[in-house]
Amino acid sequence: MLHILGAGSIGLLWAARLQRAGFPVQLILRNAARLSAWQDQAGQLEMTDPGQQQHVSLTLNAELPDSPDPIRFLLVATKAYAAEAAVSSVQHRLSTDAQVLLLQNGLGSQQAISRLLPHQRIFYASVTDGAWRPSAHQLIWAGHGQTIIGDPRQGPPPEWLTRWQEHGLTLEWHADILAVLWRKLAVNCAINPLTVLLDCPNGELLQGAHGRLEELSQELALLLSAFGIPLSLDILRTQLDQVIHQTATNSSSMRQDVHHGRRTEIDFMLGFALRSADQLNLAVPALRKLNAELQTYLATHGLPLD
Ligand code: NAD
Ligand code: KPL
Repeated sequence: MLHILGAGSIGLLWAARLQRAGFPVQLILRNAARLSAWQDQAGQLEMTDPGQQQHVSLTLNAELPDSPDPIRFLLVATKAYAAEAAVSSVQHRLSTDAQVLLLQNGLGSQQAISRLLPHQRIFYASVTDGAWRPSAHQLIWAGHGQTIIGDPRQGPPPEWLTRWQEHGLTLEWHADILAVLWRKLAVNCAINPLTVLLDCPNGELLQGAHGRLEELSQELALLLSAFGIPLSLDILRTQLDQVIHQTATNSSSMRQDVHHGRRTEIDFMLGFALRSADQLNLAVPALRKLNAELQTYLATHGLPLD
């Protein structure tokens, strides 16, 4: 049985993909109110994949964190800021040989969970799918992305990876998942806050914020190389241009959060980058200024600052 903690967009997407591939899944919902709302709809999920012109209807079982069954495989699909508390709520159910797969964006929450669970094997993933929910029981798989999985302790790929791939899930293994996540974090640190401050889709940054992207890239390339992550300034600039072009009409995840009055994952992007720079006494004035501007923006709009 695969337990999925967090039944939001990404949790439901994984639950649907795994169950349709033949693997039994069990959602873990936060509280009794959510469980009862889920059960009132008989656990029904309507998933639409507009790109493939596919619509599927499936039933997903759900339970609470204090359900008695042991957990041998846990997939964590909450936002980064909720992940540690969510894992703590089921920690007592994890078997000592349990495996845990973390799907959070940014960095920082993964390391906190690795510290919380020193005995279990923990995998980190980088996910670039796009999914959203018009309602609690409807899911739109708006964009098929890339999922890269790895072991931060650089152990071998687990046996379930091949089984999942053989059953049609498109997943890649990477021997250095921290480098993958750092590189994604660099892209997110440059793009996401600027799209909030300028309130624009990603594509407008190339005209509206070219100079700032340049100075942020220089500091981010320095920061990554200080942490031993290979990423030259040229490659980072090329990657940023590619992402901005490929996602030109997209609203970044942070801008979407702000538009919906939701807490952002800023503390696991810019916050993590700044704390990392502090550890090495590295001067990153452009990143610091961006963070200060974003904090002011969030405070003015009545949104949580971290
Ligand atoms: P979401 O807000 O839709 O879902 C998170 C779910 O976790 C919510 O249903 C929430 O109720 C639940 N949750 C929170 N605390 C919990 C707890 N203690 N116990 C049980 N459930 C709890 O968020 P999402 O969009 O699915 O994003 C999840 C992660 O995936 C984020 O880090 C996000 O950045 C990343 N991500 C999302 C997308 C996307 O398109 N949605 C794409 C790539 C990466
Ligand atoms: O990952 C993203 C996000 O919005 O969080 C990018 C790559 C910026 C695409 O919108």
